[in-house]
Order: sequence, then C-alpha cells, then structure tokens
Amino acid sequence: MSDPTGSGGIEGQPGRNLPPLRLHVPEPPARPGESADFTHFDIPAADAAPRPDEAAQPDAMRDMAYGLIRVLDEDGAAVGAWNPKLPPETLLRMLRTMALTRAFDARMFRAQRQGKTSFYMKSTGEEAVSIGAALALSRDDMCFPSYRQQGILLARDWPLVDMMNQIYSNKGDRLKGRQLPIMYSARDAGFFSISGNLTTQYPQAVGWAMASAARGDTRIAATWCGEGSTAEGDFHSACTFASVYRAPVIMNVVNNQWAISSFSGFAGAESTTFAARAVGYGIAGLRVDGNDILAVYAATRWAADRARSNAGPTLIEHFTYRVEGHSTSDDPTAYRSAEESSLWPLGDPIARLKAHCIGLGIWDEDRHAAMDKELAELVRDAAREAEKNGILGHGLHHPMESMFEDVFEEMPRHLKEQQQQMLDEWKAAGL
Ligand SMILES: Cc1ncc(C[n+]2csc(CCOP(=O)(O)OP(=O)(O)O)c2C)c(N)n1
Ligand SMILES: [Mg+2]
Repeated sequence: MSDPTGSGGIEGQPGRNLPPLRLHVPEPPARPGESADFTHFDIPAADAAPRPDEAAQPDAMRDMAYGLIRVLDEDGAAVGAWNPKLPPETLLRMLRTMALTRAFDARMFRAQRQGKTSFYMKSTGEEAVSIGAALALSRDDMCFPSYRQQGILLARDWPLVDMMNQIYSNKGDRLKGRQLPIMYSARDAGFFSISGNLTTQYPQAVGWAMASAARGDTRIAATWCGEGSTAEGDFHSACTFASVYRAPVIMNVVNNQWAISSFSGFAGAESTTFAARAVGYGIAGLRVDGNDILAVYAATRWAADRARSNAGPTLIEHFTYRVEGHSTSDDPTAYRSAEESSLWPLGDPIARLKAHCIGLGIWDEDRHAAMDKELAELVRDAAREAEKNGILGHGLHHPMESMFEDVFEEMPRHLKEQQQQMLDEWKAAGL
C-alpha cells in the first residue's frame, strides 16, 4: 500500500484538496522600456528619526532599522536630532571630496573606454556613503571596503597618481599588477586590500576589530558591502562574531538596489530592510539616507562612539541608488528602466550638499563651477603623470617573471624552475 491515508499527503494531514506549493520569484519593479515608479518608497520627513543614546540596547532601538535617518530636507536645510552641526570648512571639504571622487571616476571611466586600462567601477550617486563615513572616523581607524568606496582613499588624501598607477597596472603600481584595476591596497591609509570575492572583508573587519580590543588598542574597524553581498555566508558569520564578542566594528551595507543585474529583491529587500538584519543578531541597526552626507556622517559618528566606548557593533544600511552601470563591463540598459536614476527620489548627494551650502551662504554656483573645473584639471594632470609610468598594453608593467616573487621569503626550487620555464618559452616564442 503506497498511500495508507488515501489522501495523497501525510497521515492525519489530508493534502488532496490543498493548492500546490509554489515559490515566490521576485520581479524588479521596472524593466527596460517600462516606466520606473518609486512611489511605493516610504520616505519619512528629514527630522522624523529619533536619536537614541549611543549606549542604547539594540532591542530598545529596533525601530531605527525600519525608518530612515535623514538630516537634509527637501529645501536643503539641516534639521532634526541627527544634525551633526558641522562647521563650514567640514561641509566644504565634504563637497570637494565628493566632487573630486566624481571627477576621478569620470576620468578613469574614459581611460577604460580609451583602452588605457581593462576595467573601472564608478561610485556615481554613492559618494556620500564612503566620504561621509571616512570623515566621521578617526584617520587611523581601519577600513575594510568593497570596490565602490574609492571615496575613502580620497577623503584620506591618498595620492591620485598612486591610485591611477594601480588602475593602469603600470611600473608605478605598488601592487605590481597582481590585483584587478581598482582593487587598491593602502596600508598607510588604513585601507585594507580590496578583494573581488564578495564579503570576505566582513569577517576580516570583525576579526581585526576583535584583535584591536584584545590588544587593548583604541582603534575601531569599519567595513562595507553591497546589499547583494549580504546574501553571502560571510556576512552572517561576521554578524555572529561581532554580536557575541561586541566587537568594535561598524558594518555598512550599501543598498544601491542593484547587484549587477539582480535587483535588491533577490537579496531579501521585498521582505524587510537590510538594517533589520541587525535585529536578529542583537546588533544596533541604523537605516540611513545614503544620499545625505550629513546623515551618513552623523550615523557613523554615533556608531564610532558606540564602538569606541565598548558598547558594541552597529550595522548601518545606507539607502542609495547605483546611478551608473555596475562596472565598465556592464550595460544597465539591458535590464533596468533608463528612467530610474532620474526618478530616484532621494536625489544626488553632491547636489544636495551644494544646495545646503548655498543656503547657508557659504557657497555659490560660480564657486562650484570653478571647483569642478579645478578638480577636472587636477585629475587630468594626475592621469598624465601616471600615464608616464605606462598604460595597458604598452609594456611598461612590472616584469612578468616578478609574479613568482613575494610569496616565499626565499623562492623554492619548483617556483624557480617554473619561472625559468616561462622565460625560456617566451624566448622560444620570440617575445
Ligand atoms: C563570492 C562572489 N560571488 C559573486 C561574485 C560576482 N559579483 C561581483 S559584483 C557582484 C554584485 C554585488 O552586488 P552588491 O553586493 O549589491 O554590490 P554593488 O556592486 O551594488 O556595490 C557579483 C554578483 C563575486 N565577485 N564574488
Ligand atoms: Mg548593490
């Protein structure tokens, strides 16, 4: 007897009349040719979010994971409990660093299209996320970024030429062409080597933070990943360690709503917020308007003060929008509505801070235009300098045989043989 219940189901649970089970497969809100619609986004007023004490228990501040911390309102005024009340020189520094990042991105994107490098990734529209955080951290706090936080290096005044040498994999590249372009590593900037393997930086940041605490140091760690990357196992093991040991770490999730061609629904955005991941781990969770640099700064300061006073880690979701393609290898018009970026209701981070500064009377259109021109020239001059060290395909890279070096203190015999074999084969091929 194959079915003793005669129900087609489990004994005592007749299943014959039940509807068949089915899966929910998320669908992005708009495909190419369709009109984008962001009206379903609930955008609270800029002064709506309360500001809990930095030492608040995570379960006493759960609502923060479902709201949206904002400071700059629709008129460009800074309002509410999270207003960091920054002096004019800090506001203008933020503006300049965001504009510099955009100018750098524009130039390097063009360099890729001109064949000077194989790959580039822009951070257009997301500049506030990295720069607001970098300026809120101490210079010696350790950053474990993903590939879209070049703004951290620029906020820490890292030389443009050094970054470009890496992008060109030329003879000036400190990483000797061993990393994909844009996967920088800058120890002196407290900027951990970027890895293409998504989310590996999360457990590394938590481990670094734990080590800092174990040694009785005062430096904290901060890390960034995309919303798509929260689906990686590494994200979850990092959250467990951070929660258990109350590691002094800030875990940033940059929700730019796209993971290459997958919209955020595939990482769970249809069910809850990314900040709400913190709730299940008993971690403080903040959800922030990622296009509002004052909100990013204020939330990061809150989390840094919390970490530094041993009150525990914070998970911050930065709600933003990826304005451009994922990388130079991507064409977003193939999978999303072309209208989306112009309809995105939280605006552009540079335009918003600029309006704020003009409203304060510390900035104007003429000065902004002059700054953009100056920064474009600065980036152009740096690119010319870097290009003297070589560009893609012009042979001015580190010697190929150097790829065998720097692994062992002394190169073992088998590697020496392989190195020699490579050189012999090249010679035989007339290269
Ligand atoms: C472990 C791993 N899986 C997949 C990829 C391929 N990949 C590179 S970037 C990317 C999308 C990541 O999206 P998200 O985390 O949202 O970051 P964003 O690019 O939007 O900043 C994918 C799937 C990878 N590099 N590593
Ligand atoms: Mg993303």
